[in-house]
Amino acid sequence: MSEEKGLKIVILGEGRVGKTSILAKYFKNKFNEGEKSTINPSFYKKKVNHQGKEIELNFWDTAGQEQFNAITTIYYQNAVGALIVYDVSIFETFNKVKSWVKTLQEAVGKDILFVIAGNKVDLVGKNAMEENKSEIENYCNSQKCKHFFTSAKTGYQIEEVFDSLIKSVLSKAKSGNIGGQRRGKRLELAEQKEEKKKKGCC
Ligand SMILES: Nc1nc2c(ncn2[C@@H]2O[C@H](COP(=O)(O)OP(=O)(O)OP(=O)(O)O)[C@@H](O)[C@H]2O)c(=O)[nH]1
Ligand SMILES: [Mg+2]
Repeated sequence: MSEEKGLKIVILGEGRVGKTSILAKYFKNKFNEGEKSTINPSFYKKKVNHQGKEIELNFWDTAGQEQFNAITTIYYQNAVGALIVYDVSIFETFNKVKSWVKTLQEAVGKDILFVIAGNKVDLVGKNAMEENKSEIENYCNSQKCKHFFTSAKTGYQIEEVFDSLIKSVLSKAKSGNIGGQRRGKRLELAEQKEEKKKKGCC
């Protein structure tokens, strides 16, 4: 595993809900019907320009299957944000979102920011979600988090969900408000590193 730099964002959710597929769609514009379960976590890098500075974001793909949960908790550490995914065609996976949020908050702190994606919306009609709408809305309001219906297959709202996550992470990190001072410091250090690189240092 290569050394981690920059800000860490973790993608969490039950096995098979589409975490790897969402990342592959966003980063490679690819979708694989036969995507295999993730065993070894890996990350995608993205450099973003924030207020004239280049910031590196690392999006960690984790394994959702129960047997890997012990490993996964290690990967929460130092996360500044999370995308939590469930499968709209198996609504029970939404209940698991709540336990992922709890685990994440216990590991990283109550103020960890996260966005929720109800994925595979191509498999069910829009109306199919009507009966679950109020449950989703109530939960998201209580957690002050954003929710998007997505499809890694068609690309529906994939850009939007990442844009929202990145925007929130950057604005919160900048205010030094993310998981306390330590993570505010992490942003500062990431910025300093980029500055040095630009000046040809190190
Ligand atoms: N129709 C449809 N299928 C999807 C979508 N996203 C993922 N899939 C399929 O769902 C299956 C599981 O997708 P993955 O991306 O491997 O799911 P995961 O959450 O990474 O699974 P784990 O690595 O086991 O935790 C694969 O067969 C994908 O092709 C989607 O938006 N629509
Ligand atoms: Mg996976």
